Amino acid sequence: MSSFTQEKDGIFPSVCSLDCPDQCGLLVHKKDGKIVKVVGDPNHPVTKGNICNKVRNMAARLYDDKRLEYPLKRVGEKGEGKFERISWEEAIETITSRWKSLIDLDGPESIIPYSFYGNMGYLTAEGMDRRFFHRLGASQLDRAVCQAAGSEGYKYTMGGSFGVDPDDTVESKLIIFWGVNAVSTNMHQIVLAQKAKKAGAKIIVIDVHKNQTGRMADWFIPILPGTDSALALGMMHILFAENLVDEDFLKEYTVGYEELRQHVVQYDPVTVSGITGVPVDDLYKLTRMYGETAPAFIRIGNGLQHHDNGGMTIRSIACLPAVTGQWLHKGGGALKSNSGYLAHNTFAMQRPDLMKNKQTRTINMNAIGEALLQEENPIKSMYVYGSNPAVIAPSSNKVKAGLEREDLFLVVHDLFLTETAQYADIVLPSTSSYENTDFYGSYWHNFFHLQQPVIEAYGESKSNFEVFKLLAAGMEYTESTFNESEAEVITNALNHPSNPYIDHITYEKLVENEYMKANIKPLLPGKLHTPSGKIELYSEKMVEDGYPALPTYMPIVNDGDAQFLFVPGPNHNFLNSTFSNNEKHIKLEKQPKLHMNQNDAEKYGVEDGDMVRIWNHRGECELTAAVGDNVLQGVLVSQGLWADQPGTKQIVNALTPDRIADMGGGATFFSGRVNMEKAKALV
Ligand SMILES: Nc1nc2c(c(=O)[nH]1)N[C@H]1C(S)=C(S)[C@@H](COP(=O)(O)OP(=O)(O)OC[C@H]3O[C@@H](n4cnc5c(=O)[nH]c(N)nc54)[C@H](O)[C@@H]3O)O[C@H]1N2
Ligand SMILES: Nc1nc2c(c(=O)[nH]1)N[C@H]1C(S)=C(S)[C@@H](COP(=O)(O)OP(=O)(O)OC[C@H]3O[C@@H](n4cnc5c(=O)[nH]c(N)nc54)[C@H](O)[C@@H]3O)O[C@H]1N2
Ligand code: SF4
Ligand SMILES: [Mo]
Repeated sequence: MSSFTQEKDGIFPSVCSLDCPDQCGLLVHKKDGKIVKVVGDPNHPVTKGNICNKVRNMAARLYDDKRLEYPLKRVGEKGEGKFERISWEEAIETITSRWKSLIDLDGPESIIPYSFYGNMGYLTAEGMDRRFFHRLGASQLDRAVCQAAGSEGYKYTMGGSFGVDPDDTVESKLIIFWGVNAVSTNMHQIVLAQKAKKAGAKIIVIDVHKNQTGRMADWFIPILPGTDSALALGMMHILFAENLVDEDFLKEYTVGYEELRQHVVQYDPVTVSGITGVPVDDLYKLTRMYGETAPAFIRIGNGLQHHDNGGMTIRSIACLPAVTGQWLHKGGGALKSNSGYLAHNTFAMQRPDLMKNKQTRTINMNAIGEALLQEENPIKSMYVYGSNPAVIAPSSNKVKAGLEREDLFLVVHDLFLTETAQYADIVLPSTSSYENTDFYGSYWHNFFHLQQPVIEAYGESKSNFEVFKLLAAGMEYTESTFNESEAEVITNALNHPSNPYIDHITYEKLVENEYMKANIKPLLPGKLHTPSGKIELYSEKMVEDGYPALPTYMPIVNDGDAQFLFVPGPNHNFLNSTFSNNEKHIKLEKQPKLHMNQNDAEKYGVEDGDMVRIWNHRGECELTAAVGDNVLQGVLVSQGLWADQPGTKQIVNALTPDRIADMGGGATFFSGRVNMEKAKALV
């Protein structure tokens, strides 16, 4: 237990636990044992005291009346939301006795965890939980909802999640925000870009929606959804044709540039313009700016890989800085994710060796609805933590039908009675990150952070780490691994001989320093983790894996003949569905809007502010029309993973496809189509 919890008043260091690349250093203000204010830590080397509104309003969430205080068991129908208080002993006993009989009758594969990064702490999100489910032999979950396709695509080109150090991007002279809504989702990259701009840099945003990020750009380039790979290839066509490539770099550091040179001939400006909706003149202008400016930096977003072709899209864009030799310029190159620099010993932490049935099945979380409805070898119990699948998973009507199954024993561990928890048989209250010991690693700025508990656990709530220890005891697992302390697990996780970037970081040093940066060096010159050790413009590995060897535009899958492509992304004031149940955050966001082009609105008799209904064969939704010129014709964009309030239909995932993307088992949230009409007035 940290000494911070014993002090009733004061200011204590902390780190933001949310699934956000910035991972801000925080200062938590306490009065009478409670958090009264959360602010940025001005001494933090990257985030420098600036934090977002979401977390500035965190205290309201932590002490929200709706926060869960004790375990509950269901007394009403599934989904009715009627629960009764029970003790932790009864909760653990109910869960473990049910699981023991399921293991006897149906085998351990009938049980599945479902989790994501509601709290990014490694102990919370991938520590004792992984050990427990490995030991149990549960079905494995492929956690592919977020960055999977793009990470795989980037890896084929660059060998892993390694990119530019964001600190260096202040030196960039051209910054392209490509499919990333950074004003909302990576605000400190914007701060750095503004600095670069003061020193003369130009900022370009390529997006399907002229949102906050597009509005701050020097040049906003609208593009049709799912066509970015064609744009990147069209740029390469012009770069080679106009000799804006760096021949020396290509020879020294890449594989397959001659093949690429031939291959991109087919992606001529007229063809590419026809695919992407980017005018030919703009294509030339963009490419010449990119080819003639160094250092040029591309911040590659997650939005653009939530498509059927997401992996190949990122693979293609990742070739651009190689073609122009940007990696040798400080502040030049690209950044999709930097998580490779903070790779730690996941084997020691997650202990996959505890798994006895190595052949246990794996279920992709993007198809959880389908999996819950499958009759053969059915899932009989699901344990949800750090995630809210009823709202965030694609094709949510299927998910809902699965959660409603009478014979599904559902346990949900959360801070709130989420939409998912409404269907639970047992609900367990979770601590917030401010109540735990944990360690964090940013996938953007390359720092590890240590969180020590700042306040006592709220009510009877417990951390994931503690609950999985209780469950292990309840299952009578005797391995010493289930007795390890937080400090022991962190110590072993940081001992990772194959990652030289973190050699100098230990648990003790983190206690002393709060945060420490990986010892990163420029990627090149150096050997990459690709099979050749070079940047692979041509990839044999891709051929082995069943893909074209060269970056190739592949259109998104035909999703039926509804009129509009539908892109339902995240919003500014929520973090996925987190905060969608907190009054302050809802007030800031007002209501869920549907952005559409003026011409489409006219065609469908819709005016700004009207309620519109959108639907397809998967479901329907009602949102408020925002009419303007910030999306292209034929495209509808919504923002935010809103939960339903009584009388609303605003769960956008009711409409999204649960198809799996081209790589990494990724999600395809943004490759669906919908119809639109003005909603009928309520009578
Ligand atoms: N405020 C806030 N911050 C967040 C989150 C949040 O919910 N709210 N979520 C966090 C999480 S988990 C993640 S993964 C990241 C996600 O953050 P980002 O990486 O920014 O990804 P998205 O916001 O999903 O999409 C980014 C942009 O891509 C655009 N886009 C969609 N399809 C296409 C396309 O085909 N081409 C192009 N060029 N653009 C396209 C969208 O319009 C959007 O503006 O943000 C994290 N930070
Ligand atoms: N339509 C559409 N759908 C999307 C996306 C999109 O852009 N559009 N984005 C996708 C992406 S990128 C992501 S990452 C996913 C995110 O989906 P989720 O990971 O499900 O994210 P959240 O909705 O934030 O839910 C996290 C939950 O964890 C809980 N929680 C927080 N801390 C703890 C803890 O310590 N212990 C436990 N047990 N619970 C805790 C929170 O209260 C919250 O209910 O959504 C995906 N869904
Ligand atoms: S959500 Fe992101 S920007 Fe906001 S405080 Fe957390 S890490 Fe910082
Ligand atoms: Mo995500």
